[in-house]
Amino acid sequence: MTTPTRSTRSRALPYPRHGEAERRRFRELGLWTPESFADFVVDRTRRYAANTAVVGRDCHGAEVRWTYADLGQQAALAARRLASYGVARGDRVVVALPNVVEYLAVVLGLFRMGAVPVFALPTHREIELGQFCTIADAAALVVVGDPDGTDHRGLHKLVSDRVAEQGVEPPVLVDVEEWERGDAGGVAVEVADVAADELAFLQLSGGTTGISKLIPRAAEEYLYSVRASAEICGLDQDTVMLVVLPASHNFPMSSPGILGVLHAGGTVVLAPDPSPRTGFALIAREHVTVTALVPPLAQAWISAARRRRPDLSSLRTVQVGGAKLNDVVARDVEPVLHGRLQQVFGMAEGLVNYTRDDDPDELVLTTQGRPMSAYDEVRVVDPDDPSREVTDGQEGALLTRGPYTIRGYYGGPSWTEAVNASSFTEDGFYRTGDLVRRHPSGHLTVTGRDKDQINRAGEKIATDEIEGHLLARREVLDAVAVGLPDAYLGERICAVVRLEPGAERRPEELAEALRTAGLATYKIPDSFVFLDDFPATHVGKNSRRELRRLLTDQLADQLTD
Ligand code: OOB
Repeated sequence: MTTPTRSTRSRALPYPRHGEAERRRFRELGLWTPESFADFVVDRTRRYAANTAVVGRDCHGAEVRWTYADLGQQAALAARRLASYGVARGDRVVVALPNVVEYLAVVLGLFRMGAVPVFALPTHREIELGQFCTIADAAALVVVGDPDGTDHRGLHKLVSDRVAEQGVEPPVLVDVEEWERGDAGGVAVEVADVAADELAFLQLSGGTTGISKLIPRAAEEYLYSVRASAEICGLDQDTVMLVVLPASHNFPMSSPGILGVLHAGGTVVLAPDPSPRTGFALIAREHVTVTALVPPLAQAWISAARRRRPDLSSLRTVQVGGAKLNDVVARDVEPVLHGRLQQVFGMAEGLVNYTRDDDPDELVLTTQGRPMSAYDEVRVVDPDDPSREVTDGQEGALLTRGPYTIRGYYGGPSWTEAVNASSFTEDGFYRTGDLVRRHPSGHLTVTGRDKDQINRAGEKIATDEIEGHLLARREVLDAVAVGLPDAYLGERICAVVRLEPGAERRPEELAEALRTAGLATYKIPDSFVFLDDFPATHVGKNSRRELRRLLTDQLADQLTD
């Protein structure tokens, strides 16, 4: 038996928060309650003890079915195992697990012991994981075996080197597959006494800059959004939710997602992959009532359902969000997938909009919903003069503030100072970078984007980041990343590159170089275009942005010619 050692990690950093008067108001209104995530885990696993909480595969590929009581025990066991690796209350822990049942045990285990998960993706590589571990000063990195052929030991070494270069102590590697082979280790870890306003976890921002941004969330504001979402979506103990998107995304996590289902006592079914074959089989077998998809998946499921005519009769709601849903696809959802369409337009920084069950069809099909809370403040402003609000029906830039929208990113001043100043207004509104039209009903239609980001099948990629890695190559004189329209992905990444005179045009080599540099696979450009001259732009600090716009237009024109 090992005794949990006290972590040597620094305490969580302070971060920009709601003002004192607002906090008092949200508490008085009953929106914010004193419940912490540790309380949430203990309360729901007891309250719904006999209900089925989770159905899915474990990291060895075996089918698992846990009741809420089992889930509570698994969380306690995970806390104990994590403690035996030195993880202690308050520590930040980067979780990069696929959708296996252990994911839930680890996350709830961390909540239970008052540690702070950092929600990474299993597709992240040393560049991203190195940044998360550095910014968060993470005590541990949690991974599982090598289901996709990833050498996690090698990856951990690369992450550790990067973290150490920044003067931060590297994280301990926790491989869930290995801990399962050993004994439980450690002594029982008590349920932590956590305050609802403490930092509870860190989420990732879609990213508009080359540097990762971490989103700080606390129980009082986040659980409010979970409860409000669960209510809007009518979740209860009979809900069976199929989770096909990576569980760490805000959408499947809390809109209303896994946490919404656990709040209500329903069942979470974790799909090992998002294919229609797997999804349809699980829907029929588990009598799934709701699932959440990104538009490309909705499209793929619709065409597969037309061919195979699966039994989807239990499906009541099909949520689609994360990227703009095409009106034509939207019309096919209900007739083909059986469930009523619910459009979800949200962001990990806060604001989430839903179409409601009783909305007229036209709003459900053509808008991305309206804010979940009556206390969400939405401003649609003239992009060229943000002090001026546009009238309903006109396109404008979306700003938002409210009870579950953050006021600033997490990290030391070198990570956050500039980005907080540009992402938030002085009076605390988050600049979403989305262009929208507001309808008189309050519903929003997303019409475009005013941020340097590519939305590839719901995954957000900062153009700066790709460009930075390309420019680091000696033979690359200039590089601009653009998102090109793609019938399936929504957008795909095209890198426009100007090479040194005489250098050979080898797209495969450039892609491989980015991969070897340690960038997540979903950020590797889908295509490369080589130009000897970049179109001229007005000189000025926005020239790269303007260049991007020019190139996007030119390349999109070529595509439609
Ligand atoms: C969700 O969160 P993030 O943080 O990955 O990305 C947020 C951005 C939004 O600012 C917007 O640009 C885009 O993703 N987006 C949509 C959309 N939903 C998100 N654009 C058009 N239509 C939609 N329905 O993606 C997210 C978080 C919570 C719930 C749902 C999605």
